[in-house]
Amino acid sequence: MLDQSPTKIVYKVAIQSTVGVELSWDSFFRNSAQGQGYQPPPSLGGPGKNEVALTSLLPTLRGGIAGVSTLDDKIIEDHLAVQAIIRSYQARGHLVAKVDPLGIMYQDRSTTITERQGSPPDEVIRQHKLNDTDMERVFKLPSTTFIGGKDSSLPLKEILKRLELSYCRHIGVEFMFINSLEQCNWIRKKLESPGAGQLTNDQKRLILARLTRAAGFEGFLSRKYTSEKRFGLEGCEILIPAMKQVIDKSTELGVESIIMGLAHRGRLNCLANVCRKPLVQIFSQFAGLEAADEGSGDVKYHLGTYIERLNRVTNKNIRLAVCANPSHLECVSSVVQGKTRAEQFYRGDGEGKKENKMYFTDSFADVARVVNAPIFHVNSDDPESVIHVCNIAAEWRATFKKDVVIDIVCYRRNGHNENDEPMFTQPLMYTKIKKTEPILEKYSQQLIADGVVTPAEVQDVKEKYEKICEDAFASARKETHVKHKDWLDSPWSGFFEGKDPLKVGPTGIKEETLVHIGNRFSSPPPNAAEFLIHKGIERILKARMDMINNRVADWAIGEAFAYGSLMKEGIHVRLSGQDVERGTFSHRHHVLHHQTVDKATYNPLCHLYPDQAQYTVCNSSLSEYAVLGFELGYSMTNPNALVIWEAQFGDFSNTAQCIIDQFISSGQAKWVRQSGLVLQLPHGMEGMGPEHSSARPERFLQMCSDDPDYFPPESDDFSVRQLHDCNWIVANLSTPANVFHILRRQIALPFRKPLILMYPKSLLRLPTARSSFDEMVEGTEFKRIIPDDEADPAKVKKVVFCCGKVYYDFKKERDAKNMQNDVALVRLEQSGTCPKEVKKKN
Ligand SMILES: Cc1ncc(C[n+]2csc(CCOP(=O)(O)OP(=O)(O)O)c2C)c(N)n1
Repeated sequence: MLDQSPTKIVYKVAIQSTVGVELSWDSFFRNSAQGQGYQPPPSLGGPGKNEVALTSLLPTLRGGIAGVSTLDDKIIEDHLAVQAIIRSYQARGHLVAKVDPLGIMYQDRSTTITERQGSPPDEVIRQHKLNDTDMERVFKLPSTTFIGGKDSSLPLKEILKRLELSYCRHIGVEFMFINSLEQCNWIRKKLESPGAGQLTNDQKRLILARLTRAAGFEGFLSRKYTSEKRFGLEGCEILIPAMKQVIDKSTELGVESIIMGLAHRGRLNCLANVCRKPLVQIFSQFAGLEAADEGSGDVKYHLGTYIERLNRVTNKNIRLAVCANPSHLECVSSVVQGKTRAEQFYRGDGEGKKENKMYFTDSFADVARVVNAPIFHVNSDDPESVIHVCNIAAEWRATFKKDVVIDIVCYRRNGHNENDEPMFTQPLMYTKIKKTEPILEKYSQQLIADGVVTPAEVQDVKEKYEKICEDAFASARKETHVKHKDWLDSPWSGFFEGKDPLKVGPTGIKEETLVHIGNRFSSPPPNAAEFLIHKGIERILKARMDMINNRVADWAIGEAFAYGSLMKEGIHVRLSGQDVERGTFSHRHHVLHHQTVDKATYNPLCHLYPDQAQYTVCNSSLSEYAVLGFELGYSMTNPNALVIWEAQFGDFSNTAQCIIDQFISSGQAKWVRQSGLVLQLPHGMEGMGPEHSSARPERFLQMCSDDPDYFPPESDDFSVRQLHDCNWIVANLSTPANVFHILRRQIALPFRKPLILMYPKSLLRLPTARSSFDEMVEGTEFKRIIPDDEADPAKVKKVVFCCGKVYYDFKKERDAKNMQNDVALVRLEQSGTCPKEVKKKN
């Protein structure tokens, strides 16, 4: 038996032989044996002054080898082998863990070392083998394992057994790629400590009760609605207790709000049993009732929900939201991210302590490896292991504020949907599934056998839930209508209350506000003497200041006026997209960079007023799909914010097409969910190649509304009603004043509507494309049409309707030809909703 610490072992061998011992240790031991302190080892790079070449010492040192006993060598080697074995289990144990409930993936594998008859699997231990004869030998445990609990040494047989139980049973964890030793040790401790994951009888009963609800819900639906698609959870019923456990644990650790993105599978079950959405509302969706409110609705397994309730386990309040999502799997993930980020922002929760997000679908593991997040694969047929992993995951989030993935390996008892026949394509798997006992039955029997519950209790819990379902079913039959609003994932409490639904607030502002914002926006940082800005920026600021002094604004100033005045009114403004801080066309420059101090920046729009709302401007990554989804999610959280996403060039929006089609254009119609998100899409033929010339306004116009000929009834509210009734507003503007008004109008509207703004390029610098302060002061408003002031209506022969920058091209040409009296140029600043109105007025 050997009970020395590793330092002692090295020491022992070091004084006997220097061969194989690192030179600094050799020097340390040699000198300390002689009562001296540490001295540096001889240099390997050739002898220095007063040094003897290392090679010349070797014959003398070798002399010591004669005394090395072979036993000591073996002890050291064996200990190193044990250490390597432990590490192998931690790094590769998951490769053989029995996480597949059907056992198809690992048919040739058994679960424990006993079943493996003592031989550790080759996939795990690749080289450091010990013999059967070593099994009873006791080994000192390294500090990188916690399997010993209070014991610092264990027999090899026991070491292997405990490693198998920790890493190769029903939990397979991938975590050794994480860079932090602290985080690796944290996970090792959670999994390896003797008794880890053991649950009390009460906890086991809670799992059973939750499993009963999960299974009971699907069973009930399958009996009542035999031919309906519901994308049931059968085969993964444990998802419900798992989600509830994550929520319980997270609430206990301080989380107040959880936002979920779910695919179709098990969604209804989650709404019913995790969010506790009233069953009557869920069952009513099966009845195909007419809606009592606006919107087209969507299939039931796409709908979202929002619920605020007391968590009975933790006695704390919790807000749960499931985001509505389209069929397009996973695209809701970025929306959930953005919505969560916004919640964190408004709650001042920079570290994500109070918010949590959960996604449920496949293919997350690879992403997790990239972001250094641990991945827990767990067998869905072992409820207690699943719950153990859920606890670890929730604690991990609370401790390190980092992502974590739980991969519940399960099966699907029915086909893709309940009407599909899976035997067509997966005969062997489904033969096996048919023979596999449902988890509820298995776990009930297990708990009965262990004396945790009685058969009568099991039956009682089942019957009670059945009764709840039956009662709700009876109530649902009495319903005559469904309400789409019951399925909103982001209710804006208070926003609509007491508002005239068709009254737009003023968008013009006081001249002194324009001047104040203009001055700040045109000034260098207050400590300009120390904060060295680029000469080019100095010139830009000076030019801006000249414009302010002349009471005119270019595009960048018009925008800044909108942002600044909204922030003054308490509206948070957020702008994101590639290079938006300076602007793709280098015209915006919201973030000024110190020319000699790295990362020192100054953003004038953040320093307009001491009590202004916050301004966020951030250059984004190059995934339009993800970023646009994120900004949409952000915009859903609070209607009192102007959230803008700007594409580098308008055509780049096509990589985010799914977010545009499935969420932005159709979101309100399907899910009664409003968003005031602004998309700024650079548009115009200006020498950047054919693709970057067009932001494809025709596509956006096509998706404005389902009936292009629909025209609201004549009334004073006509123009607001048009905006209210369309899917989004499309505009191609020609003046800074109009961009100022349209951005402010996003907030002044009594509802929220996405705005698709064709963004100019050459107009950003065109001296004639400037607006006077007179067009932005109080009493002014957005101009949907800008008539031609110069042309005389009595003489005009031709009226040209145009929009955007071509107005300036036409005007230049017309004026050069002196045709002001022949041709009138009318600008349609807001398209889509406009032409009929123009026709009427003319
Ligand atoms: C982006 C996208 N591509 C294709 C589909 C079509 N589709 C619907 S469900 C599904 C399979 C999903 O598999 P999984 O997440 O494992 O869940 P399962 O339905 O098998 O339980 C596919 C490909 C989709 N919904 N979304």
